[in-house]
Amino acid sequence: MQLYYSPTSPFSRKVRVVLRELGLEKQISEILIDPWTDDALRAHNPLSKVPTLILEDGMAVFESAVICDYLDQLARSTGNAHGVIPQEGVPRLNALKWQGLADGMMTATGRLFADSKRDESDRSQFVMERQTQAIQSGIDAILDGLPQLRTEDPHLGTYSVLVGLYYIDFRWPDRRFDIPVRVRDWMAIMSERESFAETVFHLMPTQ
Ligand SMILES: N[C@@H](CCC(=O)N[C@@H](CS)C(=O)NCC(=O)O)C(=O)O
Repeated sequence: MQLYYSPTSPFSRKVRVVLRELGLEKQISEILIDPWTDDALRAHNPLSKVPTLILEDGMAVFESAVICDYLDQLARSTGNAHGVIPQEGVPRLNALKWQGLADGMMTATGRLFADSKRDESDRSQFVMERQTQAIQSGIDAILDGLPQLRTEDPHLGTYSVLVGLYYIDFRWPDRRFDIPVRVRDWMAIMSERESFAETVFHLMPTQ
């Protein structure tokens, strides 16, 4: 299998973390591309977005949540009974809910960053304020929800939230968003995992 990814993409990082946590890294070759310029990607994924996973039979799977679900099932079918998505009930809903929050924060962060690079005449203050509010309110919700994101029992939601928080730091190294100390301590513990060390955000080689 092949995974198209970009090193600046939080959705890609989420999938790259999950595949390592599931022990699938030997079965998937990771291919670094720029989704904005890589024409081949569109042949697989009409949206031309990363991450995109190409299965052995050539089928393309896209949307990071769908890819994570596929990888979780694959790992379970080949002997990893634990997986990263609990199979039923409140634990499952909890993991998917946190993934949803983190994905929304990643989208807001990406949009706000892109807007901040535009000419002033080309941006909407209203939209930028809304993205800022989504990011800061998301951080507040994470602080309140830390008991559901226990470092000893991480799940897809835990990994997604961690990637989302580091994406904020990657885009604004000046730390303009207020991430409380308790959340920072949690990030520090979680980021000791190999899956995080191996997938650190960085600019494209040409950037
Ligand atoms: N909802 C999608 C979001 C994927 C996404 O927005 N990827 C961005 C990079 S972070 C991308 O490929 N952008 C290129 C484009 O929009 O053309 C997912 O979860 O995979």
